Amino acid sequence: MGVANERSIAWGIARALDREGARLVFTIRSPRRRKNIEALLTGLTRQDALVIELDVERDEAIDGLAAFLQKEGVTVHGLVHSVALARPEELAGEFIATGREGFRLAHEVSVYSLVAVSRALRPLMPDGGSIVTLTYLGSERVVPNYNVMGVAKAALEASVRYLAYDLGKDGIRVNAISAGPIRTVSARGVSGFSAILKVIEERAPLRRNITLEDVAGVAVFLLSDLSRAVTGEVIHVDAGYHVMG
Ligand code: N5H
Repeated sequence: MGVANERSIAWGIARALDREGARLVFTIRSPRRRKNIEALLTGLTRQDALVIELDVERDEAIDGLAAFLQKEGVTVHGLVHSVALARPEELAGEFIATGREGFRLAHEVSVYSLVAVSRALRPLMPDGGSIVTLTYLGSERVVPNYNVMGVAKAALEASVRYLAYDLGKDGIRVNAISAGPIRTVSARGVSGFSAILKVIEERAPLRRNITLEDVAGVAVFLLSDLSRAVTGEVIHVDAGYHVMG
């Protein structure tokens, strides 16, 4: 979930999973995106990917996704949740100005979607599985302008822990990757993004920014059996930036 274009974190993960031989199912928010994603898919090794419309704000769409996969006889082994949304006006200025509707939208699309989709896919994961979502340091620290998304990411990380508890008895693990800043559509239009990247390059222990491949490597680890005893965890893939005071 969450491939918008070739720079999307979800796409970096998809490419890595394809290399490992996984069969992939992509969800798109609206039919307008189908052409874009189908063009990307031609670059994959496996040509049996499915593309399904899923507007996470609609319960019927989430139920529809599960019903469709059931009908196709698909067994799910992993889920990558890489979607978030906030109104642009809430991602600048003071957090205290966040409106009721902006607060609801950010939490519904960025947090509740993980809960709802995990619940819908649970019956399709009879062999157990691994669920991975994407978060950002703004959940733990105040990062100016991240605002309501920081609060939503904190709720997302807490949801990871509660989901890990619920789904652990079914052999389903739930973890988050806290990725350092990457230039994606999500970061588009963020004023001062280059300055943020420059600070990471200077201050992070590894003195560099991170790439889609850096995130994808950890995602493959979390989706694989190598991480079989890891659940409820938030792994930072940020060149170590989060350890700095
Ligand atoms: C501190 C920062 C920079 C300031 C905050 C950026 C927050 C970005 C996250 C949200 C999810 C982006 C967002 O909702 C953008 C929308 O308002 C408008 N864009 C869209 O609707 C486009 C068309 C679609 C494709 O985007 C989405 N999301 O559907 C944080 C940065 C240093 C790190 C960062 C960029 C974090 C993050 O959460 O993405």
